[in-house]
Amino acid sequence: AERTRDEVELPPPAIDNRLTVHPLWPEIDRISTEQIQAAFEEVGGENGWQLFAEEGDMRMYRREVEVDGMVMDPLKAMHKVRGVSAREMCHYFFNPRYRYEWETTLETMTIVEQVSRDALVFHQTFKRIWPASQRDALFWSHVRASHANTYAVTNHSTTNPDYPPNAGACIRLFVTVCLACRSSWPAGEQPTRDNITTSIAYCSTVNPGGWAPAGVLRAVYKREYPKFLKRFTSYVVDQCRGKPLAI
Ligand code: 6CM
Repeated sequence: AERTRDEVELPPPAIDNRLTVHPLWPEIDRISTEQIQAAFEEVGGENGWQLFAEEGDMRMYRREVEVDGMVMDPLKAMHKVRGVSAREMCHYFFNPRYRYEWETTLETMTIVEQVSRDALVFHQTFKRIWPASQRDALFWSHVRASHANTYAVTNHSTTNPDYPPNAGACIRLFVTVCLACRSSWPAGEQPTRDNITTSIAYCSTVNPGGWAPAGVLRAVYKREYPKFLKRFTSYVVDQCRGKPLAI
C-alpha cells in the first residue's frame, strides 16, 4: 500500500537504531524514562502542587520554587482529548514542520542536529518579555512509544560549541519538558476517531538562566501555559479531522 508522507514521519513504534549509537543516547534514555514516569504520577493536593487553571478537562498545577530569587516553578498539566491518538499528539508536538503553527512564544527555530527519526536537537529563541532580556534555548527532543498505547516527547537542554550560551543578546534558559499521552477506547471495540480518548500529562520546568522579575514571569506562565495547551490540543484535533486514525 502507498504510504503518505505523514505516515512515514509518524513517531516510530520502536527506538531508532541511529539514536542508540549517538553520544547523547544514555542521557536521552535516562531523562526520558524518568520524565515519563513522573508525568503519570498523580498530583492531588499533596506535595505542594497548587491548581492555578482549570477549564473543561484541563487542569494545571504548579509548585512555587525559587532558587536565589529566580523562579523555577515546576508545572504539571492534565488534559483529555477526544478523537485523536497519543501517537498523533506526539507527532505534532515533536515534528518541527508544525511548530510555528501552534507555538506562540516562539521567535525562531533552528534544527541543530538531526540525530534520528525520533531525536532532534533544536535552537529556539523566544519572544522577548518586557522588562526581561530575550531568552533562547538549546535542547534535544525525543519521541518514543512507552507503555501500552502511550507515546511521549521529552525535551531537555543540552550544549553545543556552535551555540554558546549568552553570546549575543539572548540569555540562555534551561528547560525540561515532557508531553506524555495515553490512549484508551471501550474494551472489546476497535479504536476509531469516534471512540478514542487520549489523556495528556504535560510537565515543564524552566530555569530562566538569569534574572527575570518573579511576578512578571509567574504572570506570563499563568497566561501562556493554558493558552499553549488549549491551542496545541485543538490544533491536533483540527489537523487529524478526516485523516485515518494512526495508533
Ligand atoms: O513545550 C512547549 N514547547 C516546546 C517546543 O517549543 C518546547 C519549548 C520549551 C521552552 C519553554 C520555554 C517557555 C518560556 C516561554 C516564555 C519566554 C521566556 C521569557 C523569559 C522571560 C524572563 O518544549 C510549550 C511551551 C509553552 C510555554 C508557555
